[in-house]
Amino acid sequence: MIVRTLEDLTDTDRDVTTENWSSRRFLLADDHLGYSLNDTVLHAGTTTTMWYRNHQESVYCVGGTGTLTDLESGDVHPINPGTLYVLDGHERHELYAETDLRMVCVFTPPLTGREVHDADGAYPLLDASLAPAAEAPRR
Ligand code: 9YT
Repeated sequence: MIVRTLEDLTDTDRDVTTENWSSRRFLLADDHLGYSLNDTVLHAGTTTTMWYRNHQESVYCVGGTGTLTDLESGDVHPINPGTLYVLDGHERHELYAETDLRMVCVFTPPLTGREVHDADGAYPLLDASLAPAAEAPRR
């Protein structure tokens, strides 16, 4: 059994802050669960463009308000506590945080924790052995 608290992660290498967001990585690839889970706060007033070519991500809002734009369809969705969105088609998307926006994010394959967004807003696949077969050639 694994039991972790936010306090356990604070100021460790599982506590990552960028200009737009802070992310506390509760579960990473080296926990060997097949997915990763983090608690991310997108900072109020920021807009983040993302495109997870190599991952699927499920994101559940537990605090704050904002707007999600699907950059492929143009659809805009309000984000509030209790809203889940799932990027099951590797959709390019943009997340605007009207207030601090607290999101629980699950990635498959799991993040290793060393990823940074590339110019497309994507995360590279750092451990190719974790890739689904269809995704492996895309590196
Ligand atoms: C909603 C969101 O920001 N998802 C990306 C995860 C987060 N930025 C992270 O932990 O890298």
